[in-house]
Amino acid sequence: MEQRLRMLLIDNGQEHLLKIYNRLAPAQQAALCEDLQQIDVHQLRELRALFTKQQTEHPPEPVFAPVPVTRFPPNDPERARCIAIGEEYLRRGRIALFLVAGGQGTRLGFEGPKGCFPITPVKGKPLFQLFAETIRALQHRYQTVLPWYIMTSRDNHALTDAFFKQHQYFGLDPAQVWLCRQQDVPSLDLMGRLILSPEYRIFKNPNGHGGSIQALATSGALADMARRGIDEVFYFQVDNPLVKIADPLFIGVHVDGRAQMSSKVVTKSDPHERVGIIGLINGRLGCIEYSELSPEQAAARTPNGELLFSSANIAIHMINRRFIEQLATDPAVRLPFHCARKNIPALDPETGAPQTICGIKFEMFIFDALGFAQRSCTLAVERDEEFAPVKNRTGPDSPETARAALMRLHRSWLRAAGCDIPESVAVEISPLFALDAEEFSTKFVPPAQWAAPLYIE
Ligand code: UD2
Repeated sequence: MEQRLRMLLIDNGQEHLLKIYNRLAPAQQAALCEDLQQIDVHQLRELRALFTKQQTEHPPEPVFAPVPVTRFPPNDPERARCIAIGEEYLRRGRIALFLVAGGQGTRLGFEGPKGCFPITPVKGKPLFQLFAETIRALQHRYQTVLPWYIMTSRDNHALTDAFFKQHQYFGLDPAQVWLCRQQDVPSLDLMGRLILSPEYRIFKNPNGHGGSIQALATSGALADMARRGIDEVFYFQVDNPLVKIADPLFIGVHVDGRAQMSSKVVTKSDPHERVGIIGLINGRLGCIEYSELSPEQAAARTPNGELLFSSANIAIHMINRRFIEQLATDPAVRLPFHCARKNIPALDPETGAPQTICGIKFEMFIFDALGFAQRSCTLAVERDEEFAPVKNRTGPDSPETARAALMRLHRSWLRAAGCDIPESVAVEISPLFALDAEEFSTKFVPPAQWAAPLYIE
């Protein structure tokens, strides 16, 4: 091993890798050296320091507090005013879309990028297709172009790219779809050491959805946004087929509030639902993870009987482009890493035997940027219309519950247009036909006869 790498290991408490290196075959040694060359020493030191701090320091319990939310009754003139602002931004081409799709989707148990998962109830369209068709419909409605940036990760970048190419970008212009790959970050064992994977590589994991700031900057996506005259970015997650992409109301509320970053929330369904809460953490805006609230805090109610911590984070944000630039360049507003204990497949550094160890994975979270925003709006929306995540293979937040939610929504549009479809019949309305109930009722003519399942395009 070259002297520089040897010193890097010795200076940073990683001698165990030297020991094992001497026992490896030349090809394995080469693989390990290749990874070591890429280690960012400053980052490694930072992660080790963070890990040590977590082990040794025990800060006082954080103080949590709820934040006020904006909620509009349907006929509120303020609502119409904000929608008009958002629509103007859309027409003038000032909005970009940003999808985070770098996650590993382990809980869903689906091989491949989650965006390729067939989700719609009748046609089985994949999530990426559903989003792409929605974007086409929005572009048609507002006579605009919505550049679409998608964050991928090491494990799904090539597959995502191939999927879009194979399907001709689902009718979008390839020049408007920009894939940017997030970075990986090394995990550590419980002694603060780098972990050797069974493939003789340094074990790394994607750096979390907060890695999107860096990914947007280093891929050139941020510069591309500036070149296109984008002011505001609509951020969403790959796992929510009900997301109202580029919702003009949300854009309008955010712009009107001169916010740097805003969030959509829904009312938490029960005290123990496993979602983060948008709230104050020691006085700073952020996302309180469900595991951080005590059972008493989770169940606490206001005098009028509502849950005190009820603003469930559905991970839909508006983020000002210049704010993203600031997050990417100004060290004073850099997103922090969080540590999580996870089981990791590894090689024993003494014997080289494969084993599963408990290690520390490091991730950044986009919602930490809320704490750096000078202004932020929190918009409460209806869960039934906007949130049905696909997280688990079965049970809550599964493909089954998401499809049921899509059908419930589309059945309600049909009902409003005078067509009552029995619960037993599967229904699906293409975004290319209508994006919402209003558009649907202006276009839809109930057919004299229809066949089940019902697909409307
Ligand atoms: C997230 C939020 C939770 C709640 C919920 C709503 C966190 C820690 N928790 O829970 O508070 O809002 O969503 O659905 O965020 N991703 C990447 N790269 C990564 C990791 C994730 O692109 O390195 C993407 C992933 O593809 C997905 C999204 O980020 O689109 C959320 O990831 P997750 O499934 O890890 O988040 P989850 O379900 O723990």
